[in-house]
Amino acid sequence: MGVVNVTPDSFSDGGEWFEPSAAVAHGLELLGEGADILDVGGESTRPGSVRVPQDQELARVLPVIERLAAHGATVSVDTTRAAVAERAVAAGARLVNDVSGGLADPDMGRAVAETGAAYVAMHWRGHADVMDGLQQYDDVVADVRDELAARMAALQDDGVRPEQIILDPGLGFAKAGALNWPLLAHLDALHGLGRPVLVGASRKRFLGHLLADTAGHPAPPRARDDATAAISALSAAAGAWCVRVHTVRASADAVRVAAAWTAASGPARVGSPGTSPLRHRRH
Ligand code: PMM
Repeated sequence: MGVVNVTPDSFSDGGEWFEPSAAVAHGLELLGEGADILDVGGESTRPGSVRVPQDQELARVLPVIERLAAHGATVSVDTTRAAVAERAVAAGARLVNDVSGGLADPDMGRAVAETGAAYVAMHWRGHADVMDGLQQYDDVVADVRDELAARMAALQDDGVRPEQIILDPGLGFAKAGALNWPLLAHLDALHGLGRPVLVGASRKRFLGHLLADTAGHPAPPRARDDATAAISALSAAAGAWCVRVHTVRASADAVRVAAAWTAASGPARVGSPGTSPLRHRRH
């Protein structure tokens, strides 16, 4: 999944593709690099950022989604708002990527159930302006798994079919540096919930800390792409369904390496468990 942020302030690629035509061109470039899905977002979730009004979010994402879908791309909308999800699906999006897992908007479950789109439920505890204060866990892996299981149950109460749901540990969201590694090392805990897993590690702060220089300064976002590709390989080998990344080529190669590696070591696990919630069209 290649990231197409139509925002002036995303933490890792802020402002670069803010114009719709630049965002569309960037999306097409990511497809050329091997992306299977383009994730279009109009609201930054960077730590500390404030919310964008709904009208502005719609104005940012809809023209980009329409044009990328018209090019035949499989498009996902990165939003926490039910109304944006509905309009995005009407404009051609096939997947709703909700970093709040349905917690930010009580109408999200119903909207997803009605559209029938695939739905990424990410682990989340609060909006970007407060999430850094919500990092208390007894056992981060068990707590994230249990909170996602609760979200799955609530979404199904709203009519969402289990087959629509993809789970995401929400790396970096209410999780400082060291809390992210156990989640990556125990993707099997999320697989235990029986749905495909998406991993979004690309350029995140915990990678900046991992790659800090000798003076302790974190590596800047763009210097985190090689580490991101390493995580793509390891995640795919551990059975992740999808990795969400800002630069695609290295991660697409990494996923192929993982597929060949796991195929040679026994029954294929890449993309498991379960069937894909997107009946996938290749380009
Ligand atoms: N991370 C960001 C935005 N959207 N969606 C999912 N499903 N998982 C993530 O980890 C995730 C996401 C923040 O990164 P960005 O500001 O660089 O897009």
